[in-house]
Amino acid sequence: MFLKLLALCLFAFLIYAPIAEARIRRYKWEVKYEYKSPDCYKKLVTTINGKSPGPTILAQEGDTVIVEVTNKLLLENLAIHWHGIRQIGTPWSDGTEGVTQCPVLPGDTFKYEFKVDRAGTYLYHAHAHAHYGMQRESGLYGSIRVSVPDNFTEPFAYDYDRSIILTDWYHKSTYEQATGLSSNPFVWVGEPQSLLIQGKGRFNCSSASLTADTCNTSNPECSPYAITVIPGKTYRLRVASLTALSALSFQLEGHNMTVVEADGHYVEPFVVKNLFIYSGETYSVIIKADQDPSRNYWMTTDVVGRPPTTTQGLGFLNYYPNHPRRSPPTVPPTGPIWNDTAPRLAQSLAIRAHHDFIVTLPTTSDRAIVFLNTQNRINGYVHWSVNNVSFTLPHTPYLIALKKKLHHVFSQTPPPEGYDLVNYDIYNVSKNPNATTSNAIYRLGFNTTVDIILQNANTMTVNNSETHPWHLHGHDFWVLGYGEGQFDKNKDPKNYNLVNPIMKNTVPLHPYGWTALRFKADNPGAWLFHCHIEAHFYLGMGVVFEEGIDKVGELPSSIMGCGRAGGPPVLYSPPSHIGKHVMGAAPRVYGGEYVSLNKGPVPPSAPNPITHGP
Ligand SMILES: *[C@@H]1O[C@H](CO)[C@@H](O)[C@H](O)[C@H]1NC(C)=O
Ligand SMILES: *[C@@H]1O[C@H](CO)[C@@H](O)[C@H](O)[C@H]1NC(C)=O
Ligand SMILES: *[C@@H]1O[C@H](CO)[C@@H](O)[C@H](O)[C@H]1NC(C)=O
Ligand SMILES: *[C@@H]1O[C@H](CO)[C@@H](O)[C@H](O)[C@H]1NC(C)=O
Ligand SMILES: *[C@@H]1O[C@H](CO)[C@@H](O)[C@H](O)[C@H]1NC(C)=O
Ligand SMILES: *[C@@H]1O[C@H](CO)[C@@H](O)[C@H](O)[C@H]1NC(C)=O
Ligand SMILES: *[C@@H]1O[C@H](CO)[C@@H](O)[C@H](O)[C@H]1NC(C)=O
Ligand SMILES: *[C@@H]1O[C@H](CO)[C@@H](O)[C@H](O)[C@H]1NC(C)=O
Ligand SMILES: *[C@@H]1O[C@H](CO)[C@@H](O)[C@H](O)[C@H]1NC(C)=O
Ligand SMILES: *[C@@H]1O[C@H](CO)[C@@H](O)[C@H](O)[C@H]1NC(C)=O
Ligand SMILES: [Cu+2]
Repeated sequence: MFLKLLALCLFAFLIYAPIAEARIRRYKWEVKYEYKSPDCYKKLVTTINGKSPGPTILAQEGDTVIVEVTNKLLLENLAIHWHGIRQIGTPWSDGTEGVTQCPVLPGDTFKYEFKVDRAGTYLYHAHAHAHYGMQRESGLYGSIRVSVPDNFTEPFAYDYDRSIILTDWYHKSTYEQATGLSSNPFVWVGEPQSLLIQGKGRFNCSSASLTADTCNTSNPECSPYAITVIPGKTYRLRVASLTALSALSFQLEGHNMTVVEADGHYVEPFVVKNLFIYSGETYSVIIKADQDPSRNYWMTTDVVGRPPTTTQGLGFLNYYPNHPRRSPPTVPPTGPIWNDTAPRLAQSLAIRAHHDFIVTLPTTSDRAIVFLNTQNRINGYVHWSVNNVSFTLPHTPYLIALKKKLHHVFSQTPPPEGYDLVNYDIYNVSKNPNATTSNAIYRLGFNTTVDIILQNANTMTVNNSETHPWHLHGHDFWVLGYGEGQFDKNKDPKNYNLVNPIMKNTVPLHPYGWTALRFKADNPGAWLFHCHIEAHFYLGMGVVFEEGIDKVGELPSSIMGCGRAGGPPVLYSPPSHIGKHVMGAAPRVYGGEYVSLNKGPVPPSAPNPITHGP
């Protein structure tokens, strides 16, 4: 108690002390649905304080960010993930429903609090799962920009700093998409209707079935995004992708880009004409406004890795003082050939740690796990799997189940440690695509060094292998290498880059290739590792790692209140919860039933209080 008081006083001192370095950045957000026309087509969009993309979080290294978010979605659960923030000491603030918290229910307010301990370019986005799993692609996302400490000099110079998020955009609701994915026969939504640059795109409204009320190209909400530049000045563009599906190529007409940062780590600079970027990745590129200043230039995004049926994403580089809406006089440059993997692999290989910022890595690992990525069927339904296991989330979030030793709430059978790659033909459709589901997790020895080898394979379609961007929560990993074809455990590790590997939190697994990663299991908590394509994760393409659970501090009660996380269910259901803030230990509604937060022991025979789940 005394210590707590002391800590509180110290804390107060830190806030009010005039020389305080670390500040608190407070945000109050309201999440709701609104009609918007990001690509001129009007549909329901999930907004934060009326905007999509949401407000940019601006902070400095060492600051504490507090976001109080109120869920005004009426019928949808909510959770927000702070993508790239490792949540050291605050694993309950990772914002992953089912892994680190119960969902924020309609009407509830939830407080996220975490430290941004490293400068860089990061993101935030919805990470609610259950049957609402695809909230991110309905518009709930934004940027986090963490600046360096005052006395720190970055290894590159620029005059201005700008953030751009690239996305793809569907006209069908996420409900329709998710329903199709969980149907047999499978109903695939197809390719996205538009590509958005900072939340703006342009759909061709001329289709006969669209009225000007639903699709109006004169709507200012869909005027192309323009970055205004002053001739002669240098810009740092923080480019991020949060596509639901598409791998992208990003171009600036007439301007080369120098890549200097990736996922919060400095890169040994290299110049590109187009930047390949996968969902969940962030890059900083340096550009110089050194072209003919009498005109504007195109900013474009193109789909790569899938047949490009989605029209190009368009924005402008607006040279001041030209009008920002004045179209460039040229035809927008076309992107690279969509089905040529070689330049994409080459870019991945070109990304190395800046020579002054190499984080030394353990030269050996304690454990190496191969993750074979496959598309499968289970009881006839389409799934994605890792080592023949399609991941499902249990009703009780892992962090709570592990900390409270509720071992009966998820499978205790360890998931497969690897795969018999020698006997698996990655180039052909599997003769038996059947897989199984499981919610078992990988328990990692605390502080051990773990290697992950992601191995790609053919899907259930002849001559088809997809790109999977894998994202790890709670960590950055060293990227040891990429290769084509079958990983050879005797030969390939000898060629790992142990000299200057970049650290990242998201990496692509290229078609028919492999990607090898290494990380230290030194952040107590339960962490998701998953494909960042929404439909793939929804269909089971992910795993969970546990490490040092006994070192996790006391869990805040705000993350509890679902599954077995807090005691037996109390079954009554007044419908008046909507619009009312239900905070702290009050009864919480979940799946139409109330679950009390009473922390008593769970009777082994208690019925499962949850009426839905994946
Ligand atoms: C920068 O400032 C921090 C905090 O004031 C201090 O700990 C650090 O030594 C300084 N670094 C340099 C290079 O001056
Ligand atoms: C838009 O669609 C109409 C009808 O399909 C077509 O004639 C027109 O060329 C399209 N416009 C653009 C800019 O693609
Ligand atoms: C289309 O948008 C423009 C600009 O906002 C507006 O003036 C016009 O009335 C709209 N047309 C229709 C049919 O809504
Ligand atoms: C971009 O880089 C290429 C290859 O290095 C070079 O040939 C070209 O002149 C550069 N373009 C500009 C606008 O700097
Ligand atoms: C790439 O796709 C184009 C059609 O878009 C096709 O003509 C070409 O043969 C394909 N190339 C390869 C290497 O598959
Ligand atoms: C795969 O599963 C389906 C039913 O879900 C079954 O009919 C079929 O026999 C299974 N195939 C194999 C090779 O086991
Ligand atoms: C597997 O794929 C390879 C490469 O595409 C092909 O040469 C081979 O014939 C295929 N094998 C079978 C059994 O289909
Ligand atoms: C994957 O799991 C399914 C279902 O249990 C099984 O039929 C199949 O043989 C497994 N495949 C491999 C390669 O282990
Ligand atoms: C974890 O490893 C680091 C060295 O890599 C060591 O300094 C630290 O004491 C270890 N922590 C524990 C709890 O073992
Ligand atoms: C698949 O690719 C192989 C090798 O490139 C080719 O021989 C075969 O015709 C292709 N099959 C189909 C169905 O496209
Ligand atoms: Cu995937």
